[in-house]
Amino acid sequence: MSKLLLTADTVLPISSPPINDSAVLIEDGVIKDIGTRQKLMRANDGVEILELGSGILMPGFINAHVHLELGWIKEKIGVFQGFTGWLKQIIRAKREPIAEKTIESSVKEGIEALISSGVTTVGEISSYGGIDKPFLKRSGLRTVLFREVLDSKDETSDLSNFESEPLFEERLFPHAPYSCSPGLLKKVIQSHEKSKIPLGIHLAESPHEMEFVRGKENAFESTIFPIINKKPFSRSMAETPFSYLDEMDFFDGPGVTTVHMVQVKPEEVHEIRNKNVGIVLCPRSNLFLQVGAPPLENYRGLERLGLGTDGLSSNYNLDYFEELRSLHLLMSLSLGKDAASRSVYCATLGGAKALYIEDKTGSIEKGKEADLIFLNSDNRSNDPYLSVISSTSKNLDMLMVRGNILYSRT
Ligand code: MCF
Ligand code: FE
Repeated sequence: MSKLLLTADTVLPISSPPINDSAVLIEDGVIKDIGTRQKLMRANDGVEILELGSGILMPGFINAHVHLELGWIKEKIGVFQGFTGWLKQIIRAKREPIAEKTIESSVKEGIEALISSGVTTVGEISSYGGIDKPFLKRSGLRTVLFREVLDSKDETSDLSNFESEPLFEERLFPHAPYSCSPGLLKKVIQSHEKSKIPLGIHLAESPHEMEFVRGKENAFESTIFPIINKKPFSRSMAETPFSYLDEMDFFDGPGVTTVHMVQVKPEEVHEIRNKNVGIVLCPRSNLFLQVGAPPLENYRGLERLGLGTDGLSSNYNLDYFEELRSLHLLMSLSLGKDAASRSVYCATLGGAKALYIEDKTGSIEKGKEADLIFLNSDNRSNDPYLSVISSTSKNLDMLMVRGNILYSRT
């Protein structure tokens, strides 16, 4: 039985208020106790101690949406006009032959970028039949691997057989309403009902998607479908992307993680909550792709609200600290002083809930697995949440997943 006592001058459990002069006891990768340093030291005499010192011990970040495999695409993308202008370039780039080694390098570099910015859990979109899989399994990171499904790959997609290991699980990810016909979505829903494994999908991202579900003239059908020789498919019309899927009973199974959710009406939030839907915000990607900003004021009370960087295909880097700062700035517009704790919540427990893995990770609570980071106090603010938000990779001194230290400065 391996026991370790971590001490730090502040512990930020997320699910409860910060504790000063505090300690966390870990046994076999699981959090066994949390409290003041004095109390835990007394109760655990003789246990190995890791004195982290001045700074914040907190749950590791959850990058709930990323495309590690697409790092190489960055240099293939030029200036573009609007979301479909970008999509055209992505489709062209993905069509060119690309060496497996290049994709592998992107994945490896991406994993390094995640770890050096405090990420302990990754929600990865896998679109090359699992090239990313062995690297993620070897990385020591907690991984939810979403297998991308879309019309152009319908025949070859495996909609069943999901691996599940303590740190690794597979799920399905129908790409988006405009790239998956109702027939394909139906097959995914059937698999979802049978497997009871949560799903993910890009949803309500661009204004074009709104036009698409409303059956109006839209840039997907006028400019994207012709490039890929795709015929417009018949579908029921809906007011919004969320209601388009809701009418197919897409959200009736056990958990759907929706990514982006920019084009969402205030009156839809009630149903989103009722159906237990998770949302992953990708604020920098949304700005990069010129689709707007998510309606954060409407998402105030949502618990299953996480944060992702998206891929290097739609962001300048995979630095999670930068993503968190961007979310904080946007949230400040509507939440004011509550933006600091709320954005750190999204980066941790909210992300775990958006991915339906909150029984394992996302907060420092007895019985959860020890996915932890320590941020030193070099640029400390007098509010611990603001200290986290103003941190950079330079402040990361230690990162562990399930009690295994993956990064340590000393
Ligand atoms: O999240 C962003 C924007 N929305 C949609 N797709 C992607 C994003 N980043 C990468 N993608 C990929 C997607 O996984 O672009 C390709 C897919 O492989 C588009 S092909 C329909
Ligand atoms: Fe994405």
